[in-house]
Amino acid sequence: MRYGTILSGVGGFYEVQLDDGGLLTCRLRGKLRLSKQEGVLVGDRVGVLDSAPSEEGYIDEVLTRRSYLPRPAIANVQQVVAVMAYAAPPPNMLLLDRILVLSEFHGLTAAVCLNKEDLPNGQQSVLARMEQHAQAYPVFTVSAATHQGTETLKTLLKDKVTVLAGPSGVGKSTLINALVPDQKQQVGDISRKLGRGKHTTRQVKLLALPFGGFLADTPGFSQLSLTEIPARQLIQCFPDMDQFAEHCPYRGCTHTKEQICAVKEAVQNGSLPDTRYSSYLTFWDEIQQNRRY
Ligand SMILES: Nc1nc2c(ncn2[C@@H]2O[C@H](COP(=O)(O)OP(=O)(O)O)[C@@H](O)[C@H]2O)c(=O)[nH]1
Ligand SMILES: [Mg+2]
Ligand SMILES: [Zn+2]
Repeated sequence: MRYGTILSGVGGFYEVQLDDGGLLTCRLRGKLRLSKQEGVLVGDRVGVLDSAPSEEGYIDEVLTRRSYLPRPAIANVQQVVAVMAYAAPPPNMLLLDRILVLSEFHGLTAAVCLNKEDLPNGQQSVLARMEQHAQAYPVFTVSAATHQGTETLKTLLKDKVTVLAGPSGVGKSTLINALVPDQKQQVGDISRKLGRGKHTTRQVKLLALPFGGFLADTPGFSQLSLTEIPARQLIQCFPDMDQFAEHCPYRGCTHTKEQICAVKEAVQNGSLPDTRYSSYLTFWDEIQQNRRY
């Protein structure tokens, strides 16, 4: 039996990147079709049998998943790289915090990648706004256009399964083209094409990185709902704020309306930036609001 990782699955056919090199298109063995009710996912580690002389293989075994990310459903994701641009478009701090909160909630490690460092304007002010993030997460500066910083990014991605998340236009596709030169992603493809009213499902695909590891570019991750997060657990998804929450005098402190709260105090005395706290309040309201329906 040979082992590999599922890169994509369409219409009962799975593309498997074999550990010992090469791609094999596989179907599921009949017994698996019946037993794997939840389906076999992109990212799953599988044992395959090839049926020479046919070019096709069979997935005979699905190894235990180490993690599961819903919508887009990917197995075995280990980390999320949140991509923002220094400019064009300017960083969306609320979306950045949303990505980081979701990563924490799903037990994934996260990093921030700031792209377009070749653009001349305002880098210092962006870095200043990211100061708090930089204490909790690695922050990388790159230029997908000039390849500046991409070697450091490769070290982060090597041998891991990573999801790239971030808004349209920040350069995710360009970055992937810089990392995987022989795999051309469409650059500047505006989501307008997908946005015609009904939700067009784009198939999730993993890319095998030539230096080891896998990468998924999934716009869906940023759109994941926060409402599955129990409100009381929200503070734990902000590791930099959570360290203050331990000192709140009320056991069930929500860090919102309480008179005495260590988190609010930290914001007031400047130990925590109010942007992080304001993201917390926005997400808190979002979770509360959705609870009523
Ligand atoms: N100046 C500059 N432009 C970039 C860089 N990376 C991407 N772009 C441009 O930003 C636009 C959006 O890039 P794209 O990769 O499609 O972004 P995506 O929507 O996140 O996949 C394109 O016009 C790219 O040429 C960069 O590092 N520097
Ligand atoms: Mg793109
Ligand atoms: Zn509190």
